[in-house]
Amino acid sequence: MTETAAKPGGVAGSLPAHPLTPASGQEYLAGRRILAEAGLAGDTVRFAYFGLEEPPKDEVLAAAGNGRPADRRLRAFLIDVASGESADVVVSLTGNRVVSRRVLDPLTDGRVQILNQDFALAERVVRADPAWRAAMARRGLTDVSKIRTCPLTAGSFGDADERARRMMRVLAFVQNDEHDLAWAHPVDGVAAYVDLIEGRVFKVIDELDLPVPAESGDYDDPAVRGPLRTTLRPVEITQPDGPSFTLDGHWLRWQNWSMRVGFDAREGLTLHQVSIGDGGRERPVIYRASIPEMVVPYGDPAFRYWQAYFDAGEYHVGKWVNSLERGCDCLGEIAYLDATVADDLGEPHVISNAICIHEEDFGILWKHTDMFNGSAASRRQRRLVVSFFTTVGNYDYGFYWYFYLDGTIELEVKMTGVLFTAAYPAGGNPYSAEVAPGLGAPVHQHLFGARLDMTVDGLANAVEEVDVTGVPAGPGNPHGNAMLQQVTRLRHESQAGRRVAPERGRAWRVVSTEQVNRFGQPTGYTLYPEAAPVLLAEPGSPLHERAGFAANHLWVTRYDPAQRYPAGDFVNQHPGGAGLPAFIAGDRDIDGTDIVVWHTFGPTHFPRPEDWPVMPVARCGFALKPTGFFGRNPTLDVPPPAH
Ligand SMILES: [Cu+2]
Repeated sequence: MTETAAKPGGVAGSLPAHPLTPASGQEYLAGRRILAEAGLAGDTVRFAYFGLEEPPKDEVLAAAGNGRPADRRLRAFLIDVASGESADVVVSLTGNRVVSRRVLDPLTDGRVQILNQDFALAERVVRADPAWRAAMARRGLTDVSKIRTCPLTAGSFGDADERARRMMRVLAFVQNDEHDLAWAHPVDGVAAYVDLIEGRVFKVIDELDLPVPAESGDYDDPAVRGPLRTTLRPVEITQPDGPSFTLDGHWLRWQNWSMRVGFDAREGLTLHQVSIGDGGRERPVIYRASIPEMVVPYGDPAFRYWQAYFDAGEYHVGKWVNSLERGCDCLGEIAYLDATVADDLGEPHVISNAICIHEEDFGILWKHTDMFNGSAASRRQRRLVVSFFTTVGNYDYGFYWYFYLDGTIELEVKMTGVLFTAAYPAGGNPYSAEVAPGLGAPVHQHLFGARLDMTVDGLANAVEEVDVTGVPAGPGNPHGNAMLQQVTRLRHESQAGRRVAPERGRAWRVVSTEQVNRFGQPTGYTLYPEAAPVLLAEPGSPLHERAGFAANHLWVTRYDPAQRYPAGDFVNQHPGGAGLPAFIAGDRDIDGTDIVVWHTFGPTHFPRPEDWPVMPVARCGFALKPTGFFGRNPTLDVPPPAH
């Protein structure tokens, strides 16, 4: 078969206008057909992942953003649920062929992500298991129809009996009626371990015997929430002339910004070729930005020591994206993009209104009343918002990218939803907080991993660590008031695993090694992190081995198209060591080359009573600010407000 031998039903004749346009439903069907014809998508085969295999960066850049893709490819993670055999497969839609296929060795590669059907399978086999039913009956829980099971990823703890299995660990909650909030009623101390290939429970842990907390957490129930307040008057945002952005397919432009919007079942929203227009020049800033990993490890060493979810790597945040058709959370003139994701069978599903695009007034941009010339000037800031919301189990996460008039980029994650709960013992528990009578919420971390493929004024970039410090009094500083920046160039990958230092105002500046501003200084963008702990699990512990990316706030690697995920490609039951710690093993030179900046951020969450029964949004993120990228404030041309 040749590269051009597209069969009827192929998509060679309907290539998208840009190589980074997300895969369409028609393309997923074509990819599935190629896999079926190659004998790789039989009745027992499921798709753990199916998505666009983006072309190499040099190819995309050579097309200057206007060329059609030379080759359109999809990547699939396939699992035969009869045998457990899994493979990483790439198909060419243009060439109508399987390009590559690698069968995974679960003992070294890890396992493919959780399937939709795994949740139903786990609930079915757990509810039917005699040992688990006996454990429930000992607690007086004999009506198993009122028990909801919560299957969770297993992690990897070196246990021989577990390493050989594709498995989940299943906790239980009581749901008293259809509307009840099950998270309020954890059945503590019992976990069923399910082999997903054998389709059975192979072990039941029954360690603690704590009462099931009784207080209702049904926040929709008037008996719980009380009458709704009537004192909030409407706030309405109107944009009589429409929004200031334009959306042409997936190409988004607003003020001087230009970018392509993508979506992936694993990562969710992806942004590509972010650039800013400046005096007629289109200046690149980021080639690709996404949050391709997040881990939520829990800190209770009791029988649920294994609780740690990699929401992107194990569950796929993009697959669980909310359709904002059912109510958008933004005000003003909104534009939406749909997302197409494949199900377990590789069948495409369109999630309408998955990505929300709008603009917001953001208060004062700049302002001054001058004591000498008497002028009083003020300008309003505005930002473009590109966002999506996803629900992964008990938690809901909103990912909001902001682009400002002054060249600032921010990523904000909004964390909400329901705490993961346990019973709270009468004698207390240092690893948990009581949030309702007898109900505990174990301490945990939300650690996100951003991948920022930076192209500040081109491909040749470098990273400098910038600290501020006072200077000891002495010659040249007799009064001890001096302070300055300490700038350290990060020259090799092994040198670039860094942590925040709030007492030094530490930030990381990504500079061009080819372009300079009007002062002859390299143009740059600075990453401003938030102060929060890195991964708190003990170095060398099983979790630390799997979540090594979260041990530093910053990593810098030389661009490699195969290095996409901070914790590696196959996080589920991975034995450890994959992802960023492996990426830097070669200690490549990162000074003046094509680099990727990786940033770990997010809070350590010791829950408050106020976080129960549904959590007010908590926020975390980072900012990227132009630093000598422009020669002066780039917003002097923003007109004063009309009124
Ligand atoms: Cu939390």
